[in-house]
Amino acid sequence: MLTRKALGLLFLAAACFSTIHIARSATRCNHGWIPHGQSCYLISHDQEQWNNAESICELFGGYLAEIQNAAEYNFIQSQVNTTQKNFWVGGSDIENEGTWIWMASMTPLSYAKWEAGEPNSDHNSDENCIDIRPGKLGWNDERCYLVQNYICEGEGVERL
Ligand SMILES: [Ca+2]
Ligand SMILES: [Ca+2]
Ligand SMILES: [Ca+2]
Repeated sequence: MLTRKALGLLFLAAACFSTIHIARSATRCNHGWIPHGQSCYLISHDQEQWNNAESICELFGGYLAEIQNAAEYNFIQSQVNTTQKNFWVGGSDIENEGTWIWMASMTPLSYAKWEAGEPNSDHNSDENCIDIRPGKLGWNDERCYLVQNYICEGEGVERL
């Protein structure tokens, strides 16, 4: 009787330990993708127009990065600072000037971190896509047809 109870406790302890272990393990990503929070990020080496960048991210099973909070923005800005190039992310107001949405999920910006003076709809209101530039403290609207680097976001992968 005592042995069975002890065995039960042992199982319970093992179950608790494995649950905690799984909960605490970091997001696992495909090769070449960088984990942060619940997502994985691909920092492109090539340059594309915004819409081609979105298509490429989808081919990889992801989407152009959608920034939901300060922690995610800070992570992406640090990657941009390291690379010293301009990067597209997934926000656009191309459908309705001044109404910014994350295009892959078609959701309004719940968090926004525009650089001072942005979005400025420069170039005759032709700036309809969000890019992030090295050394900046926020986002910029830029002409979507410019050929720039881009950041894809995707789900983490389960590994058994
Ligand atoms: Ca995100
Ligand atoms: Ca615009
Ligand atoms: Ca701008």
